[in-house]
Amino acid sequence: MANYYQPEIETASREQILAWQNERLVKQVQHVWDNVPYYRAKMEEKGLTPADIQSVADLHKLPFLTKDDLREAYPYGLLGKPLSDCVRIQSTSGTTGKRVVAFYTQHDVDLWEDCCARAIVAAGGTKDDVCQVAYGYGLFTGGPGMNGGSHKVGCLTLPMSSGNTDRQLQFMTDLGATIICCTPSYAAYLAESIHERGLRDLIKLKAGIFGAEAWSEKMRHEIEKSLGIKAYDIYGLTETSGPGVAYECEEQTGMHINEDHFIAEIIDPKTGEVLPEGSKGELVFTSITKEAFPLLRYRTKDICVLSRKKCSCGRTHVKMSKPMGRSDDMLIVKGVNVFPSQIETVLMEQGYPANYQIVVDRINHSDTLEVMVEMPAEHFSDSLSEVHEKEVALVNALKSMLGIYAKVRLVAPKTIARSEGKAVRIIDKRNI
Ligand code: DLL
Repeated sequence: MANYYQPEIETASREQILAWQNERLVKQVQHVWDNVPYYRAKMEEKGLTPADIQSVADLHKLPFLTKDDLREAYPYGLLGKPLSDCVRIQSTSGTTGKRVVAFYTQHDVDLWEDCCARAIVAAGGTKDDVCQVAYGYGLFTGGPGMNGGSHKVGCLTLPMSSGNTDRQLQFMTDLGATIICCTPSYAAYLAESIHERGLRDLIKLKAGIFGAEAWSEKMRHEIEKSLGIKAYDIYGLTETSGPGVAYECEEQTGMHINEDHFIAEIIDPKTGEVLPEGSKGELVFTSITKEAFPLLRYRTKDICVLSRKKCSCGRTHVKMSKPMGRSDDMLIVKGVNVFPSQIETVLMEQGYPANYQIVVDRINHSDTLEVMVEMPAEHFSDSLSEVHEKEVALVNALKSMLGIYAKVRLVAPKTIARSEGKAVRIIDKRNI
C-alpha cells in the first residue's frame, strides 16, 4: 500500500523519465555553457559544444567534476545564476582545505524540499505525523532539507537540530513524535538512552529516516528492534542539494534516485569508464534541474550499484544500493583494501553494538590495524580470560572478512565518544 508525494512523477513510465532526462539535460548543458565559464572551459578543452549533447546517450562525452574543481572554483566559480537570484547557501563540514559551498535559488530550494517530502511520504509520513528533525541545522543540509520536506508533507515539524539528548527525548515523548530523522549513529544512541531511562513505553515512533553516513543492514535491524520502528535509508550530498537525492521505500532494498532531477552513472573510479548496469563502482550525478549550482557529471566518490529491477512499491526510478564505502574512505592496510563497512558488518554479526573505532598506524614501516569496540553491557563483568576469548573470536572473524590481521581491543561500555551527527569511525595516524 504505497503512498506517494508526487505520484505522477514517482511512478512515471521509464520512457517518460528518459524523455524528461533528455530534454532537461540538453537545457542544463546550455545553461552551464552560457553561465558557468569554469565548466565551459572544461568542455572546450575536450572540443565540445552544447550541440554535442543531444540526449542522455551523449552524457559520457562530458568532462567530470570533482571536489577539487569545487575547491578551485570556490566560492563563486560554479555559480549558474547571479548572486542576486540566490537565496541560500549550505556547506559541508569539510575536513581539509576549503569547504564546499552550494548555492540555491528559491526554485532550487523548492525542488529539493519536494525530494525530501517524497522520502518522508515513502516512509509512511502524512499530515497527521509529528516529525522530529534531529539532523543538524545551519550549514549542514540535513536539518534544513528534512525540515522543508516535513513542512511540505504537512507534518507537525519539530526542528530539534542535533544533540541535547535530554531535550530530544522530552519533546519526543511529550509531543508524541512518530517520525525521527537523524544520522543512524545518533538513532542508535537515542535508542540506548530511551532504554536506559525506561522511556520505551512512552515512545510513539513508527519510522526513522536515517542517512548522511554509512550504516549496515545489521545496524538497521538493531535500531528497528530497539525502537519498534521501520528504519529507512536516505542519501544525498551537499553538492547536489542535500538529503533526498535518493530515498528508500517500504521494500527497503535500495534507494530510489529522483531521476527527474538527477541522472546517475556508475564509473570505474580508476579509469573513469562508464560501467554497465549492475556493476559496482563510483556514483556520478548530473543535476538536470538546478539553477544556481548545476553540476554536470559530479564524482561523488561513493561506491555502489544501481538496479532497475521492478520495485513492489510501484516507483519506477532507479535504485542505488547502500553506499558500500567511499573510494576515498577505503583504507589500504598492508596493501589490502579495507572498507569500514566490512568491519561494522563483522562486529554486528558477532553481537557487538555499532560503537567502534578503527585505528590505523604505521609502526616500523609496517601498517597496523586496530579495532576498538565496546563490549555489550551484559558482558562487561566477564573475567579477563573470557574477554580475551571474545577478542580472539573477533580477530578470527575479521581475518576471514578482510584477509588480514586486525588487533581487537574490547573496551568498557560508553568509552567511545557518541556522535550527535556523523560518527568518527576512522583514525588514520599515518597521515599525521
Ligand atoms: O550528508 C546529506 C544528507 C543529510 C544525507 C541527511 C542524508 C541525510 P554531506 O555532508 O555533503 O551531505 O555528505 C555527503 O555523506 O557523499 C556519502 O559519502 C555520505 N552519505 C550520505 N547519505 C548516506 C547514506 C549529507 N544514506 C556524503 N549512506 C555522501 C551512506 C551516506 N553514506
